[in-house]
Amino acid sequence: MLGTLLCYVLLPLTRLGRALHDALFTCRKNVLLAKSATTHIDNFSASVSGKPVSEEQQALLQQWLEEGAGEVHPHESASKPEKVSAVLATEWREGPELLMTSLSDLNISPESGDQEQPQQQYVDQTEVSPELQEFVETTLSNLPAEERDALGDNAIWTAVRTHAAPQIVDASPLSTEVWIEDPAVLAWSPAQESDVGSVEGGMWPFQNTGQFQPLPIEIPYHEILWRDWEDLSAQACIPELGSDGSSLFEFRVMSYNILAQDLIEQSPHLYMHCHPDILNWSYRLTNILQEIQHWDPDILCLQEIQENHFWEQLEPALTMMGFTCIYKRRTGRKTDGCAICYKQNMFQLISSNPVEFFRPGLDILNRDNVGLVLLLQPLLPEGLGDKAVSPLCVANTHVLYNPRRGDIKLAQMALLLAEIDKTAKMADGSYCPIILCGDLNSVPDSPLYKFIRNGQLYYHGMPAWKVSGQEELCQNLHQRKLLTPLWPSCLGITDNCQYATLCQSKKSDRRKYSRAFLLQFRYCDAACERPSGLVLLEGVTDAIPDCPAYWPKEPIVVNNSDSELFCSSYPGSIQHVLNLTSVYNHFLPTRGRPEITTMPMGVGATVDYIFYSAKPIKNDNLECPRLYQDGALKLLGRLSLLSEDILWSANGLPNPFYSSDHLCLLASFGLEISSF
Ligand code: KL2
Repeated sequence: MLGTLLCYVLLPLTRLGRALHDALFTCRKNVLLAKSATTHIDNFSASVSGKPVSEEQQALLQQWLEEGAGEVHPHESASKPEKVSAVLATEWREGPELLMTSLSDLNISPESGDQEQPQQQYVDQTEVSPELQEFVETTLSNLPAEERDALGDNAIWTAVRTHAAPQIVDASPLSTEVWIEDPAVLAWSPAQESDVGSVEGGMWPFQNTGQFQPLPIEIPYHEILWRDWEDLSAQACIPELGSDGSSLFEFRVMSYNILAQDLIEQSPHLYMHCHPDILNWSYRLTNILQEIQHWDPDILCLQEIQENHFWEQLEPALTMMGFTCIYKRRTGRKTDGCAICYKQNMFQLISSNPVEFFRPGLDILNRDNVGLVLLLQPLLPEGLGDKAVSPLCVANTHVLYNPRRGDIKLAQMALLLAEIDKTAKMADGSYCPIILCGDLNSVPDSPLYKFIRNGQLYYHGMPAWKVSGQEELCQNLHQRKLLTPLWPSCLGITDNCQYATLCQSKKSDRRKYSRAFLLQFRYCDAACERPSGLVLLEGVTDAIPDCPAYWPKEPIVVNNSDSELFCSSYPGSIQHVLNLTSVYNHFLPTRGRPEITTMPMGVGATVDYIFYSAKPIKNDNLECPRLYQDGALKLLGRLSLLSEDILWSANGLPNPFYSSDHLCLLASFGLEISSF
């Protein structure tokens, strides 16, 4: 009875209440922001794509465009031949120029003649699907007209300026006048006099007091938290230009753990340093969408997307931006999951392979994490008839957090690598280029990291808490050790992280030894000797095997390159044959500090990665980390990460500017285009 009441009356009421609260919050914030001198599109054309639109539709489109989500960068809206340009002819500009371009695009108004084209194209492209219209309408339907009009100004990311003109704080929506009343800024008490300039001098509010401190209200977050674009195209080995000037298929990949709202609500103690209003989902959603729109990736790997938020808000919004999204929710009662979204004008889906790490009955795989592996075909522009580009395998995952259970993390990675291996393996046995994104909940140079990067790990006897390198987060009392084999053979995954097509037994732990190992004992004396107590069964236990002439006299040595015939080349170790290296170096040479991708409870760490296929450089010293050079897939640039001190100066993560407890990772790649 009580359960029914809870299920059918109280829960829907709570949800309704929350939705109303969210809507009111957004509305209040936008009314406040409307007072600011932000960009405003005054006379958005009443006719889009030649079709008349209602006043309401016009307001919705205007809002979307102003928030940034409806805009298309010149390079995106460019026709395909331009997109697939050689580096020399690229429209993906370098460094500050790039940022200037994308930032000015964020602030464009339709009146500026040369920008009309992209907007027009954008609206043409989307045709405002009924689904999306419904989404925007339901989001706004409860708002009074005056507040609905004000929504157009909610664009914190329009505050972002290039380094060329960074100091005009007054012109930004973050200026005191506007933000003093804004919930996102009320978090910071005006009583604090500490100067933002002290950032450079190393006066970190946290470091001084050992706890989170309110900061002054006038914080130009977008300047403190500025992220440089690192252009690496000069280092990349670009092949000879083709006759049409194109040799690379260029695309950008973003990996972003957006912090599921349910997880905030389940562990509020982790977000005590944040003003509740910046944790509000409406606020975070808008900010995150604007950030994605601003960096404009072609492939987007998201982690921690709450399922209802995905279907109700993120998926419709990302569809509007030109993405097709594939979502995989965590198993069990967890409400979040991973998604891979790709620009539908850039890629075609060949296959989609979700991976559930939960395997009933296996202690090492008893958690609800998931992964997703896609095979995408890059779409070359028409007119490149004799040109081809290989498919691209894109994987995304969010590995278990528990710092003590490195054994589980390794097994989860092995499952994902097996799926990647299967997906990326071409008919001729070679692998297409791979991009592996995700929150691996493991730090650089941890055993798990080294396993991915070096392709092998000797794990036997290793304490489980050591695997992820999060030891400082964990009491070292837990002495669970990794033992051989790490997972039973019934899982169907070899120690080479490949699906074992020849696995003979479904029963757990029957196949403790590899086939190669057992073959050696086939006809040795011990194997042929009759145990003294063995009952004689005619034709069964009295038979002595004949040894045909063609059987070798020496024990059979199985060729290790045939991965399906052996389970372990070195007992107690695991390997994989995908050559993967990291987009990021995990260190900021200019600051002399480690890169940070997340800040749980004020402690900065790298746990998020973009790995990509590269060519190993021959190195006889097996002790050294592997060296790689770019192969068919070339790293052309990346968005720099930040150091812990910088993030401390913005009171950690999330903050009013970055709305997750993780930073996004962004890299630009070029994939070789070859002639037939
Ligand atoms: O590392 V994370 O945060 O991507 O930022 O992944 C997990 C953790 C996420 C999903 O399980 O929830 C966070 N203490 C701190 N953070 C936790 C804990 C915990 N005990 N459990 C889960 N998370």
